[in-house]
Amino acid sequence: MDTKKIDISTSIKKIKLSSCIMNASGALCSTEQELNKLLKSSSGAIITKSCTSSPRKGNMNPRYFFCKKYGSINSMGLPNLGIDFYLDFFEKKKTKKPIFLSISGLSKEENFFLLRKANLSSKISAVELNLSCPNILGKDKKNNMINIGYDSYKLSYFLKEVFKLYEKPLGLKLPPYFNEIHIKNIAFTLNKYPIYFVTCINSIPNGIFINSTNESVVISPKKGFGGIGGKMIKPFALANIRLFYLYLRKEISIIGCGGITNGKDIFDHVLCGASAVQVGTQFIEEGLTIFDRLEKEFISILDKKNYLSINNFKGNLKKNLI
Ligand code: RRO
Repeated sequence: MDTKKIDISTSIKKIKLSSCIMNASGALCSTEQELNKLLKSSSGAIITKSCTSSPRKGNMNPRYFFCKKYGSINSMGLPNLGIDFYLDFFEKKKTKKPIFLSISGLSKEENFFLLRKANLSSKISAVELNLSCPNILGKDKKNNMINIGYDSYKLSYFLKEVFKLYEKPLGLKLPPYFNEIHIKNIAFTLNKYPIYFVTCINSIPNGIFINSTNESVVISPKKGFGGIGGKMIKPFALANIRLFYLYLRKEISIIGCGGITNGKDIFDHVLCGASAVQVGTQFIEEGLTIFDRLEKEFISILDKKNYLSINNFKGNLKKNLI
């Protein structure tokens, strides 16, 4: 009998995950009930919905739509229960799973406030600072975070301030980039700071899905425009992971996010350079059992390829040799 043990654990610097598969921020991780279920699941870690300093209701409904062939569109508008709820929730829990707190202040000042609070919690393994929410209305004058993920000069100045007041592990949720030079410039900036990880990618902003029968858009906020996730965005996620893997310091880990529906998708993300993966759209559609299914499918691929751990192939994407 074959006794080889395939290990899909991973680490994000000093943070150890028993499985490299976890939920994406925003996917079934907003409420007490959802977080309790995630705690019991086989995900390797938990990340919360991006939070703000006070609870938010978010945009009007319908604000999420799923299509099996392509993926999802959303314009949730950052609905969340406020940072105190998420910190209090984990304060009461005993778990070995790493806990990632996603924060998404609408202004720099709000992010500093959130980071100061997160700094005080002993239960949070890391903060994932969301620099890429696609669905907040730009007309809010206090919002000086708009496009910061696309501006390496503003980003550098912001991170300098962040690291003056925040000492714990920090990762950044990045928007998708569509040019190599853009990623090179952002990576050059990030390499100057003690960042633990980047998560690539947030949903692709400003898409529309159309219902041709009704001749209408499918979600209500922002005239039907929203962030695109799921199957359709996998090639963009892979390209972003790959280029950040090539340009970032090796000490900065990459968490892949975008278009994961099966074990092969996880394999592809890791091959491009991801140390862990997050599942959003497909988790929303399939629910908690997805973590067991993906784990099984991923292990079966590693078994066939004779890999015993993700470190055997992480980042080893080859040139086309034909
Ligand atoms: O809540 C949202 O509308 C949202 C957020 Br904060 C985000 O980061 N990404 C996304 O697709 N939706």
